[in-house]
Amino acid sequence: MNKENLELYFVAGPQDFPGLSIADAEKRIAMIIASGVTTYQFRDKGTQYDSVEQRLTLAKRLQLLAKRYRVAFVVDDDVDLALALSADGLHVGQDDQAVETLASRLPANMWLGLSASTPSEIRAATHPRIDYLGVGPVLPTQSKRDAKAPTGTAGLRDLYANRQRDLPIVAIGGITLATIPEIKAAGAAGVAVISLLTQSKEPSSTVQAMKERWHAGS
Ligand code: TZP
Ligand code: MG
Repeated sequence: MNKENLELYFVAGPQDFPGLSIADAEKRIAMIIASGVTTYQFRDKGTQYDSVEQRLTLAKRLQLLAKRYRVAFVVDDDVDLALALSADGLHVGQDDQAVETLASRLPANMWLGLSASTPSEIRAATHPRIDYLGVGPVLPTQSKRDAKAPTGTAGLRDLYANRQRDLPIVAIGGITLATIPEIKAAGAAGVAVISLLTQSKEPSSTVQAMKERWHAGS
């Protein structure tokens, strides 16, 4: 994994397009993947699929598209899906399978991302198999019902300082175009967003603007 892969990290599943069919949500996700993000995370929470195959087909089609646009494809939570698709990465939370267990299941080249939102979780993230940390919510978010209290950018700085290894941090939660520079300045290797892109009327301009904000002053 290159650190650059984490810069513009798009997270979404059909649940992030309320009222749209799975097919229409796929089109919207596809358009965003094709717009210049660097990583796409397939995060599927409680979608009502017609069949198991429908979910697998959706994931496969998005992975294929991601490959075409050289966007890394990461699966959230679902180890079996990540393995079945030979995804570029797997992302897990604190309550998912333990990193120690995953370490023996994942191929060496599959990235492993771990969510962490408190100093103690950051300090505990020492396992050599972890490739990056997802940290947040940094700012208030509408996209995750059970999200913890936001850390703020000052909190992000503090979490960054608590790392035990030189692990890249991807910040998530309520990130807007305006807040990208301060999040980068707090040490983040990238910004992960849902609503900034899923709710954008013109996602490709928004991705472009994210890129400009990210690279401004660097
Ligand atoms: N984890 C922490 S906050 C969050 C997740 C998945 C949601 C981020 O969504 P948004 O719309 O970018 O605030
Ligand atoms: Mg999870």
